[in-house]
Amino acid sequence: MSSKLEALQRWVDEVAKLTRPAQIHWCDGSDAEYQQLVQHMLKTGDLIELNQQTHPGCYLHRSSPSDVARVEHLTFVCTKDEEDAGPNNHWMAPTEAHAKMDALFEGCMEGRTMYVIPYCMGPIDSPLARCGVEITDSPYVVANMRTMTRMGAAALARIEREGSFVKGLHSTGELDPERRFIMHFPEELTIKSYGSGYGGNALLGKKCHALRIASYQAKSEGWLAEHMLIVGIENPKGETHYVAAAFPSACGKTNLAMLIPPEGYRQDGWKVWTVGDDICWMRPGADGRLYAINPEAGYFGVAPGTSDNTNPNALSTIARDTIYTNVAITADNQPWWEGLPGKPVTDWQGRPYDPANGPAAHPNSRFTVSAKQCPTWSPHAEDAQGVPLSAIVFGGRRPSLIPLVFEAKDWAHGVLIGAAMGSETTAAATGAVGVLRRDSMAMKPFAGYHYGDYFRHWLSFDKPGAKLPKIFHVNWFRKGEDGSFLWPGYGDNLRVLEWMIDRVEGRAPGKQTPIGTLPAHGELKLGDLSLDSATVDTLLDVDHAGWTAELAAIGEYLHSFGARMPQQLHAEQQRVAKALDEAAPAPRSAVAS
Ligand code: SAT
Ligand code: MN
Repeated sequence: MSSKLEALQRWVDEVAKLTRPAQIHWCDGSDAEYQQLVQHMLKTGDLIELNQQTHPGCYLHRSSPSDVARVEHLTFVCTKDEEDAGPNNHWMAPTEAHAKMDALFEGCMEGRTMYVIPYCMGPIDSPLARCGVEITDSPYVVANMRTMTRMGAAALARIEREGSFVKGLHSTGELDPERRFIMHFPEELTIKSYGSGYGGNALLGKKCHALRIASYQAKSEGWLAEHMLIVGIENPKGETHYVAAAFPSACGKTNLAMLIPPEGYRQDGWKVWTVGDDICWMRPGADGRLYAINPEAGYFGVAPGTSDNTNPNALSTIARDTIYTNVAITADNQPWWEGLPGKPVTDWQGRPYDPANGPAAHPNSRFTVSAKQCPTWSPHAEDAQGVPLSAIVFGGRRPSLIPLVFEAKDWAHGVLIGAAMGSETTAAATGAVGVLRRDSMAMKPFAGYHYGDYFRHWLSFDKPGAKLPKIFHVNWFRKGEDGSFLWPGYGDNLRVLEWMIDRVEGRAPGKQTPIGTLPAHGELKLGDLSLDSATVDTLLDVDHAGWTAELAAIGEYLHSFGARMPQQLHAEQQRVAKALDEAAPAPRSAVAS
């Protein structure tokens, strides 16, 4: 096969000349092609068949033990001007980066098949969707891209019609961490990734295209590419509000996107609809509202912790036609991870399970599955124009200080709240786990340009005629003195979402505080939750001294981005700091006198 689009054909020829594959396969995305790939990988050992009685169409992939997560320290944004990449990215000059990568790619596909994968991010007929082509020598990547994107003939037709596409070149190389780089050239709409076969490093449609390159494109085209789930909340009257929520990797986006309402809510007729679990592209519509699409077609979700208690929807989604990566297996060859009943016999590296070696499933082990298999898959998930957003939510893992929920005063305040987001690190990226770091809008690893310019772009959406969503911040991860979580989370998070919708609808007056609006007493419907009032008070408390210190830290953080940080955001930080100052409790001595 070949393409009638000259730019595409020329690029494929150039890559073949450089990488010297034994053959070239243009992916058509058909079932037959997928089955052939699976059979091939079963032979090579890239896939291992799981119990087909309990898990039809399910396979296990074991990645190299040193290749189990994204590698932020080896990920670069290569803009001509270093300033454009910003202090939030590692930077390399494009000529140097191309030379380095092309040297690695030289002859790397000898004896192997080079796959050409045309794909579309977003519903194939959506004006918000964007296309790309990934060239890879990994059949595992092809199989995953087929599930995660609209891949094959229809995407190629759109690319040939439009004439433009993002170029992604990938090789697993030797899987040597010393010869591993993920390079982005936003000005050339190009990605080069070498030396890793894992998730976000190798499935180039996902973080590389749909976030890093897309965020850069979105800046000049007037839209936003964000690390957000999209969920529809239907109330008993049948009205659906759509909410987009940003959390860092492995902080429960998939769980929130597939939330099951608490018993009482279910009886009353509440329903939750899943539109997306990781990435959200949004753009103002003619009516001034923000419309969102999920550019992905599947979930690449974290397996550990997924259970009948935490996310029964996910569990039924992945009961068939799923690729598991780095999970453990049971005696009867079923996939297993921490949080599931039963017990593992073989760990994620294929060794007999021994607790002395750590968890049986890798903490960042994953499932890849078609979004359509989710029982709560939204009937509007494929709407070409997207779904209108009522609310945007920011959140992170914050064991202390940050209340369960608060609402921004307005859009600019919301942008400050998003910019100030912090979270404890997780196993989704290589490095220490459980360390607090600022992760503005959960985009620290994914914003393809300078954070100062990025916040300016966010602020620019607030213009006459705009009917923007309300912005909230949540913290499901607040801990008590004994280290246990104060809020039950999961399905009960709907109680918090309901309060947000009440705010959107003007039904909850809320309580004004210097940091934003919190639920007034009784506004959060806690129903039969057995939370004592002291816990509720802690969850909704604004600790004055703590927040004063937090605002100072946020101020310093904003300054660390230098002159490109918009003045409006500094002004917002100062406004909140001043409001805190004015609301300061009187010093003890003053009270006494
Ligand atoms: O980057 S991945 O796509 O592997 C998963 C994540 O970190 O969200
Ligand atoms: Mn993610």
